[in-house]
Amino acid sequence: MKSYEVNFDGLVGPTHNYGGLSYGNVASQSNSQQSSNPKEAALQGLAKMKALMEMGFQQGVLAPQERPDVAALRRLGFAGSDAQVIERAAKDAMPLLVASCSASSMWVANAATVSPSADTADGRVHFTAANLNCKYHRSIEHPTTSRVLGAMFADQKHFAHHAALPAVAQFGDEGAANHTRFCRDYGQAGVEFFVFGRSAFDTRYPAPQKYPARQTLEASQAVARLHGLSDDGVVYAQQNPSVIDQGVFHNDVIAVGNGEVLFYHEDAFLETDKMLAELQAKLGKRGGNFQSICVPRSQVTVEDAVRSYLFNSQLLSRADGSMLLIVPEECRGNERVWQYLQSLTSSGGLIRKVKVFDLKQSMQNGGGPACLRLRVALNQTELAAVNPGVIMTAPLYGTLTQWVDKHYRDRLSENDLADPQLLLECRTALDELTQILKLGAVYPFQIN
Ligand code: SUG
Repeated sequence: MKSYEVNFDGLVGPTHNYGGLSYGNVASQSNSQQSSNPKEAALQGLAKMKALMEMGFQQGVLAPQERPDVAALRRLGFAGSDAQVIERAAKDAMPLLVASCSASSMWVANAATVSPSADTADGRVHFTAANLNCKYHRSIEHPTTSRVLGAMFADQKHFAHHAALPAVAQFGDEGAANHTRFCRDYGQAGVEFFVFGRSAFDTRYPAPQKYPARQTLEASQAVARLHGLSDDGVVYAQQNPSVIDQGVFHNDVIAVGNGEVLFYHEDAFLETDKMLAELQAKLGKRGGNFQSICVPRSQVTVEDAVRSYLFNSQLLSRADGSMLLIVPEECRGNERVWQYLQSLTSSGGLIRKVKVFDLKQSMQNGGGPACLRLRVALNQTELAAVNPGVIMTAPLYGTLTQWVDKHYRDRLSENDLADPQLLLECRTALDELTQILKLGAVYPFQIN
């Protein structure tokens, strides 16, 4: 049976703004307080989805969340009508209002970890929503994420959903941003590669000194157990703590994999040789021929990688067996990175083509092409069982761009977040969106 990797891209929400909320994420910190353009952000994301669909890739869309999250503010003690809750938070605790307004759910690589049916004990596709426990503004995403994923992948015969792991730092889980799957074919059993930043319970593992390591080994192991993965289909590796301290807050900022290929920076991991050997051996047992492409620090520094997001690219398989790299415009803006890409694609290797996208609105918060997508490998039967409302088509693209044009502001700064009208605009837009995407009631304002 034919199998596909389907990319579900996060639709940017109407409150996209630069809150400076992510310590350890260089872009988020350095663009803090700039005014944003939510309309442009959403249209940039939709343009990428449309382009990939037109290139023949399977493309889906993942809905944004209700923001400001009034229910979250109520849990923090703000009371009264919805407008009063927002007004009081703006007056007494602006950082909490900003956090409750973040459109960060757009980076759906952090929404969940997904294991395809070929890898799992019960033959279903497994999803574990990420607790995103490291940052408050992200930790409030998972309840709605679970409902949205449940509405997209509703058929229990094919899909199994797990609640987010316990909400403590020891089980800090950032979802697919630290997870890659290698396989010969999307429908065959593969090797799931979990990359963690630190261990919560074993002091032998080193940890970064400056910035937080968001993903723990114990969280990755729990996800592998929940999904029913077998030991010979799993490899764990530790991120180099020194690159976390240079702004590599997720592994997908320094490595990307697809099919049998890992594309990574020389400094990305600890014990790289051992890790590569294990990947090769385990994929070999599953009929695959593991290959790795190492980018040397002499050509691209970690700083270049963090600034350009070279590795936050989408590595996609083309019909002729070669691969295509989807990179952000910032890669073209960095001379060393662009030169490296030119030599990579002309060297006769596997990666033959690079396609550049303008995702500046998302990039300024540290979210490149790969952050914006959640990969779900599905066979034909499973794909047919996905809610058809979320599969990208030319008419859906048209409807969504009109919807964005109608509902989104083209400028948003911190003061605007205190405007109770923004909440109404957001709810009106999302109510319409749930009908467009045929999701049913998934948002707190629709349920309570
Ligand atoms: O978690 N930025 C996100 C970016 C997530 C990128 N995802 C992947 N690498 N897969 C984060 O740091 C910034 C929000 C703000 O500052 O307004 C933010 O949450």
